[in-house]
Amino acid sequence: MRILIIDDDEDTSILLETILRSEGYIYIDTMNSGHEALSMMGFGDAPPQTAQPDLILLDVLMPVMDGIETCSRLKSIPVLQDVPIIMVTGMSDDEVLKQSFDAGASDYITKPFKKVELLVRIRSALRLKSEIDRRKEREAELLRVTSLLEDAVLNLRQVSLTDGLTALTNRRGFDENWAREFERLMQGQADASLDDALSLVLLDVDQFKQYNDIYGHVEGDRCLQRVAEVLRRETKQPGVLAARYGGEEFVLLLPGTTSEAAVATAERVRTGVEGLRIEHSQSKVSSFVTISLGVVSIRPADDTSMSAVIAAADQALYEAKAAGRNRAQV
Ligand code: GH3
Ligand code: MG
Ligand code: MG
Ligand code: MG
Repeated sequence: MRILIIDDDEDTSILLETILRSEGYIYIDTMNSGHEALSMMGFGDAPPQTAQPDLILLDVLMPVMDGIETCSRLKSIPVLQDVPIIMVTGMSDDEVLKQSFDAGASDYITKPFKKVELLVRIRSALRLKSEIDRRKEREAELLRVTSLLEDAVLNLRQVSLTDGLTALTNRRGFDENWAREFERLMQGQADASLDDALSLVLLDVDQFKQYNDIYGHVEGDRCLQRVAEVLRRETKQPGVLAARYGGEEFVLLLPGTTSEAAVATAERVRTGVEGLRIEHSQSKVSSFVTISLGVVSIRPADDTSMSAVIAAADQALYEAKAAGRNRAQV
């Protein structure tokens, strides 16, 4: 451990250093004034110029800046807050003793000192310092582990709410959002800047079983990824959620969106998928992959339930299918 001696008297410094070296302490710095110590330790905005000590032996009587003032200034440097300071002085009056402790010193020894007393006090101060260091390390380690765990939990949550194939929010994530938005709307907590309405769009790839049969499952997956891409692109408005509802079905949650606006969004998504021009030779609808959409909108005054809204979207989707597919139905 590193010991710093601050004393204006060279003989005392040499004596202290000699005793310490004879006891096996090898990292010893000596400075001959409070000013030197402060500037080397990085007082104020100055960067530290030397290694941080684990213990400071500080003379009380020094010209310009005495040990008491030096002590309180050293203690104001954050990295030295835990570094014990032992005052070493020839003055044995009570006032100096009191001032030393008030200034932050942790021990006090009078000159001429007994070598053995000096050494036990030093050993005890250093033991305390290493206990503090160990505790701080443990705290820092705990903090590191805690933040790693928090990150891991966040990541896990993210993974648990994300669909692996399309990277859209999955069914579980949708259910959470849907419940929250439904509650907000029904309890009149919806964002006042938005329209007092909420829309859902349920969409399903047309003739997708045939698509898989002809082009294979891998191409089928690829097709779903490209549909998801269109959903992502067309639903960039804040608050809008595009999710994979399951299989080849997707869902859009549009808070603050009236029926007309939701139909417009549904139409954009529909033409967007058609515009991908993914070949589908066996589709009865088109020579390209298409989707059908069911749109449902609710207002706070509606006496409805979450499942009734989903059922209504399902019904609208069914009607879009029945009416020939590749269309949005309210
Ligand atoms: P419709 O126009 O009436 O919707 O006809 P459809 O063939 O699309 O309807 P159906 O429900 O019979 O077929 C859905 C198909 O979607 C069957 C299933 O194999 C396929 N599918 C569901 N999930 C996935 C997936 O993750 N990857 C692939 N490749 N296919 C999937
Ligand atoms: Mg002195
Ligand atoms: Mg389906
Ligand atoms: Mg389908």
